[in-house]
Amino acid sequence: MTRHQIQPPVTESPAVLQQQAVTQTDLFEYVLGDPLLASSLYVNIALAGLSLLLFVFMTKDLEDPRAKLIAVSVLLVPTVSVASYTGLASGLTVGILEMPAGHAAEGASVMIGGESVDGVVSLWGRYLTWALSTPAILLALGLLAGSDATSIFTAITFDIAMCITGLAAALTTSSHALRWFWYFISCACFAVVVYILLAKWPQDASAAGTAGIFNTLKLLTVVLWIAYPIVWALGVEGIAVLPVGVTSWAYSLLDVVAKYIFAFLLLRYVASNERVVSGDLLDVPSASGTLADD
Ligand code: RET
Repeated sequence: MTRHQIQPPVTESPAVLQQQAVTQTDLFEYVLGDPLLASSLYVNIALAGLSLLLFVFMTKDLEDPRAKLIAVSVLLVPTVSVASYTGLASGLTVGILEMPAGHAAEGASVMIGGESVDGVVSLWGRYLTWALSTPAILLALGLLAGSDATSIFTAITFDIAMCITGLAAALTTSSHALRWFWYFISCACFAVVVYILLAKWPQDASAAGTAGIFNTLKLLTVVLWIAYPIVWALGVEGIAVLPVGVTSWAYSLLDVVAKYIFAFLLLRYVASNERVVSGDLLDVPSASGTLADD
């Protein structure tokens, strides 16, 4: 019987040893170790939780189906936020990405767990969770305006496409040009959403008698939402003039107004004007312009 020789372990080259795998724990600790970044996430988890409690309290007595659907849709926004920020704070939806040639952060490195790691920290989970929270915002706005199912569906699908292509722009590491191509596709989808918000829904809102509150919320939404792609372009995903912590605070502050202040204004209106927004779900005026008699 031949004796099997025990093979010596394969030794890794120094280059391989240099680039250690970054674990979720490393990312969790990295976030905690950066007070600016950590506060931008933990403050929002607390705010989203408090807003949720306040919003449940504000809407608990609603009875009309359409008013209730607006409320549920708005309640979804802080709910998704709690999950979104918890994902980021825990390191679950954070990654280290090595930017492609030509990118401003090409060759950058970051100190994680006392070691220098090639790449930049990307909080990509944000773009993923926006694909859930922003449709809820649009559904609430579309219902408030009394719009038809087709235009609500169009706004929501282009909005989801905007978020997913924005995520693709953030995660593409093979080509600098393709990162910006994804960004451009995302902006094109965003343009469809803005068009519906500015050109289509205001007319519907006038017909529904909700023009006053709709126009305030429309303006707030369009102005704030335009700031998101600007932050993306200036942040580490784009031309990298803003550090990760500052970028994260910029998004967090935008979120506070675009989500919680927006939701508060909308729910306050719905709670005291239930009869104005009342109706069946996605119930719209008939082609002759009159509402069904019921
Ligand atoms: C990205 C980058 C690619 C181009 C565009 C973007 C737009 C993002 C927007 C986000 C709005 C988020 C909100 C979140 C609330 O939960 C993805 C940044 C156009 C408009 C309101």
